[in-house]
Amino acid sequence: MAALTITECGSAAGTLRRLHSISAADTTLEAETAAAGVQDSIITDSAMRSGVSRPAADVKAPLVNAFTTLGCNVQNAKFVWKGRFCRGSTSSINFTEVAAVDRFTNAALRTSKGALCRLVRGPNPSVNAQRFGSCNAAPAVAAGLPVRVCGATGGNGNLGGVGTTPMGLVLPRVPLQPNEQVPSGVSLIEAARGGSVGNIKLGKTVVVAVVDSGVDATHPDLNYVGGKGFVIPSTAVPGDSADPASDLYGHGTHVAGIVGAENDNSGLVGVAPGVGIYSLKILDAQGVGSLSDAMDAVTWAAGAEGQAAGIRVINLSLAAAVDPAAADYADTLALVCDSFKRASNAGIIVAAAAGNYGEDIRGYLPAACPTVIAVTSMDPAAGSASSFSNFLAEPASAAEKGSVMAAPGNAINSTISYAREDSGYRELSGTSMASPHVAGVAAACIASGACAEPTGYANSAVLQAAARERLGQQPAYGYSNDARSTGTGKFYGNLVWAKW
Ligand SMILES: [Ca+2]
Repeated sequence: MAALTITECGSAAGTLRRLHSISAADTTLEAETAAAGVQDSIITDSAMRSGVSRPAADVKAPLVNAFTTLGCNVQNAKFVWKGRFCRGSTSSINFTEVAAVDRFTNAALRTSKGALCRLVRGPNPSVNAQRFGSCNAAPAVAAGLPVRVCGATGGNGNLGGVGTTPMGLVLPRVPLQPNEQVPSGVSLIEAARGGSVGNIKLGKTVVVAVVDSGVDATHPDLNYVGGKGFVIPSTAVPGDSADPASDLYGHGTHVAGIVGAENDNSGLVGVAPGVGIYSLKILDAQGVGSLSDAMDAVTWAAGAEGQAAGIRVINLSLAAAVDPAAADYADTLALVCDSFKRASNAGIIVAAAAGNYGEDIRGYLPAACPTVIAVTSMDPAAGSASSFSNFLAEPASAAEKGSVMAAPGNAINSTISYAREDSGYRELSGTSMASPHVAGVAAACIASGACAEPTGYANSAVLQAAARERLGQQPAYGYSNDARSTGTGKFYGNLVWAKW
């Protein structure tokens, strides 16, 4: 297979270093290629519009019976509600159809006679209300639909007593401590607003894994909860080690502060202040690492130990270059992305830097993986996409666009290791700085209960819906190159919104 190079996606000068390469001689990678080839379960645009899918076990008997009567075997099914946004809303949906699909492949189920397993509205109003609800009430047959009803404001919609309202759940907010500095990105995406920040410690347990150069565990502005080393230390730098709590390079500590610097009346605040940070160290003291180590770290996070540690979000502020025109591109993608798909299937939301080359995201991993949120960078001061940021080249499918979001990435102030900066704080630029903004929002979404979908990727649709919701409320939110702009050939996605 082609050599893969891995780079950090941020530096003070905005330039990138080309780092370690993985050669064709990597036998582990070659062996895994043979085992790859599992179909990715990509959420389609229509599924995102519905914003909701539920395993058969989560829906009530009348609906299951209706499908069984049609001759559909729903044992391994999930149900997908489809519909249109209600008038004037970007979050409330008027459902018109519910379809049964294979819960693993998303393939449409059919009866033995070949008919699609789906239900549409019929002449009986009470049956329609039960199955499809309306803009003012959720379907009674399904619990916990992540949609709001028309007319709800402030994110506290009422689903008519048939379950919780995940899209409407938010974390309790607490006053911003007077001596905290609010970085421009944290302010722009409204994680800090009106003098308050969300209190993630009162939500569901969430730990964010930072796959990077380690995290300085002595930094007082970070809630460091643990780590694991996957890196071979540099022999060129005295004192380098695989210790995940040590960060001689500084990059990982900067990323961690953007995710969750504490609201502790000192320094600055991150997007999800005080969230637990778990350091998965794959870059050495020179910022050198390998993609295979990154894959190992993600696989570990999705396994029993990572889940026991509470890891629900993974940030990778790094990218490995691949050639989309290469003959083995599909194989490479399948091999690498399988690790990330397993993380998504474990319920983990994965955010990765889009890369800083001003090129198509498809040429960079893991950003190009279907279940990973590729985070582009925008410049808060300019109100436009950062000149260095990668983008999704048009034409692109709805599924590809559903994996791309934007976040602030220019001149981002955050924590840095004391090994690199005596003050413990420094500004850096890059998609490396954009990605942890999305990771922080993802953590808040999960902690609030709003991101309650079974896979990490399905939860990323909740983040996308929130970004659209904010634009619906406030068209000035966002930036000049966001998903509303057309005809440029470059898709950067919408600006993430810290709704929760
Ligand atoms: Ca602080």
